[in-house]
Amino acid sequence: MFRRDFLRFSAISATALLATGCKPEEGFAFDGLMGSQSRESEERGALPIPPLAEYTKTEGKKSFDLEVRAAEKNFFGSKMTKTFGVNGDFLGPTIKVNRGDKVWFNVKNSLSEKTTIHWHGLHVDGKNDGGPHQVIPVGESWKTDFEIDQRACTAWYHPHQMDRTGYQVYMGIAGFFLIDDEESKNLPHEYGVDDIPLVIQDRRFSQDGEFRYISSMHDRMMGMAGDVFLVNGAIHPTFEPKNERVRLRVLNGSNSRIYTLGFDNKQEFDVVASDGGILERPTKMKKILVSPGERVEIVVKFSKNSALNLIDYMSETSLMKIETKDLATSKELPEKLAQPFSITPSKNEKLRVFDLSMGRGVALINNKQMSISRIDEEVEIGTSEIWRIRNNQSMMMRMAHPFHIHGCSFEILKREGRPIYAFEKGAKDTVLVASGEVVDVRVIFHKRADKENPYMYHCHNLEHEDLGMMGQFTVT
Ligand SMILES: [Cu+2]
Repeated sequence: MFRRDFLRFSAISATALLATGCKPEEGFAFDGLMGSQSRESEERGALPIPPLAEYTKTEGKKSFDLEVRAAEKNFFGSKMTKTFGVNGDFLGPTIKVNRGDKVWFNVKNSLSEKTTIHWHGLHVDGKNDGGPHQVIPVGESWKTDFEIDQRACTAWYHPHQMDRTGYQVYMGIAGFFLIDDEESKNLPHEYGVDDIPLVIQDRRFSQDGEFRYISSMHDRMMGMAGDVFLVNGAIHPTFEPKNERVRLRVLNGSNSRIYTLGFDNKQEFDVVASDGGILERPTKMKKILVSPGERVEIVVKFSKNSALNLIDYMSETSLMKIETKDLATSKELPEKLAQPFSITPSKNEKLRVFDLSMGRGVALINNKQMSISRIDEEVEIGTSEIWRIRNNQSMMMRMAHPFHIHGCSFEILKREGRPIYAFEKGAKDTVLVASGEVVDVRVIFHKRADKENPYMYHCHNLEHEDLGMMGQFTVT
C-alpha cells in the first residue's frame, strides 16, 4: 500500500485533538519518530509550483480567464483520479496582482453542476465576492471586476456553492490570490524561486484511486481526516531551495484538518504575515497552527547541503522533503517589515455575539441553520464593531471551528482559553475558535453588500459550513 510507505496516520482527527485541549506548543509525543519515517519514504518528485495566471490588459484592467472544469489526475501509481481544476487538472493558477490594480475576471463553469468562485480574503463588494448568491450556472460565465484596494497579502479563491462547497473544494477547486505592494519587497518576492506558495490538503482515496469524500454523518461532524497529504497537489514532494532564505506562503486548503507545522530539525523560522497581510515585525517560532482557510507566511533560513522535512506535528507526518545543495545568499529581513495593522474603534462599538454549536446532523450559529433567503445581521459601513464568537462546548461534540468573515480584515482582541499567537496577529479573516473558547475580534467593513448580494460569515470547516454553520449580513 502506497500509504503505509511513508505516512503515519493518527486515528484521532486533528480537529478533535485540539478540541480536547492539547495545546499546539506542547507537541504530541513526536520526538524521534519522523527521522526514520521520512528516510523510508518514496521519492515522489519535485514540488510543483502553481503557474501564474495569464492576463491581458484591456482598458487599463488586467483581464483573467478562468475555466472551472472536470478532469483527471495521476496522483500515485498508474491510477487516475477524477478531479476538478481551474485551467488545469487540479487546483488553479496563482493570481498575482498589485495593490491599486483594476482587475476583470471571466469565470466559465464547464462542470456539470453549479458553482461559484469566492475571493477569500479580498475586500470587494458583495456582488463581486463570489459567495452563494453569485451562482454560475452550468456552461455559463460570471464576469466580475473590481479594484485591488488592500495591502499585500496571501489570499485565495475557492467555490462557495450552497451545500456543495466541501465537495467542490475536495475535488480540487482552489488557488492562490496574491496581492503585492511596496512593503512586500521587504520579503523574498521572486515567485517560485524564493517566494513559494504551499497549499496543504488531506485526501482519502478509494482502492480504485478515486477521491473518497464523505461517507458518513460522523465524517461531516467530526472531520474527515484524510490519510494522504498533498502539497500543491503532490504527495510528499521534494523542495530544493536555491536561495538561503525562502518565504513560504502556507495555506491550509483542507476541508477540516488542522495542522501544526514545523521542521523535523526543530529549526526556528520567522513568522512574517498572517491572513490579511504582512506583520509589523518578524517573530521567531518553531511551530505554527494553521486551521482551514487560514494563511500564514514564514521565512526560513536554510543551510547548504542539508536535508529536512516540513512536518505536521498533529498527525506526525512529513508533508514535504527539503533538500539543499548550494544556496545563493539572501539579505537579512529588516527589523520592521510593514506598518502595523489596527482598527481605530468607533464610538459606542456595537457588540454582536455568534454562538457556534453542533446538533444531530446540523451545525448552527445562534441556533439557526444557514438560510439563503434570510439576512441575519445588518452592519453599518465604515463603523467598527466587536464580534464575539463563542464555541459552545457540549459533552457530545467538542469541535474546533475556524470562523471566517467575508469582505474584511479583522483584528483579534482576545481569546479565552489560549493566547493569541504571533501568527494570528495583524489583519485576519479567519480565526480558530476551539471547543469552549470565546474570541473577540474588532471588525470594520469598507465595502458594500446589499440584501441581494450579502456577505457570509461561517465556519471554514467546509462540512460544518455545508451543514448550516453560516449566516448572511449586509453592509450599507
Ligand atoms: Cu465548524
